[in-house]
Amino acid sequence: MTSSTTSASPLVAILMGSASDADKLTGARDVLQKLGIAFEVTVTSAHRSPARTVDYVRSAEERGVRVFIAAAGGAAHLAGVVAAHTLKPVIGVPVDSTPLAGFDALLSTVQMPPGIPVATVAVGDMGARNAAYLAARILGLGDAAIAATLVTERDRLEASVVEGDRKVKSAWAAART
Ligand code: RP5
Repeated sequence: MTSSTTSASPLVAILMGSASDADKLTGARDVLQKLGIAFEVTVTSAHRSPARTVDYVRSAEERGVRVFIAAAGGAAHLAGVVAAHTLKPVIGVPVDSTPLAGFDALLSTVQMPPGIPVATVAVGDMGARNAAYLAARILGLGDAAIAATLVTERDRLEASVVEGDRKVKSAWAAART
């Protein structure tokens, strides 16, 4: 099975239900790249290519993938199907690709029956980014280098808040004069 892979052995697999989802998942790609976590990406559908999806999950596990990120829109069963075929953590990203703006995908991703969990993140780009951060936190439990990268990233975020505070105070002070 073909998949686009970063150079190192992939720890994270990003699956999406359609090529039309790709532009909505670039945040997950960018965060994993920023954190230096090797990943691969695959388009496969729970409904249109069910056997391919199951084959992919098994082959990804054999290649050493430890966390799956599964994104789909509409009646979004991809993450649940992945979770049914692996014991690795599965993070579901509801994609806002339908007239219901992702609410349908949110419900069908998050409402899993007990025993087959999907860690469901927010709809759309916020969720895509947080899926990558959550994957990094899971991997960081057993990888000191990834954990250290997350500390650096958290420090960067805090610094950006402080910088935002400085800018807003400065702009509002200027508006008073
Ligand atoms: C889902 O249906 C996909 O994840 C996508 O979000 C949505 C629409 O897919 P296309 O009809 O654009 O291929 O399975």
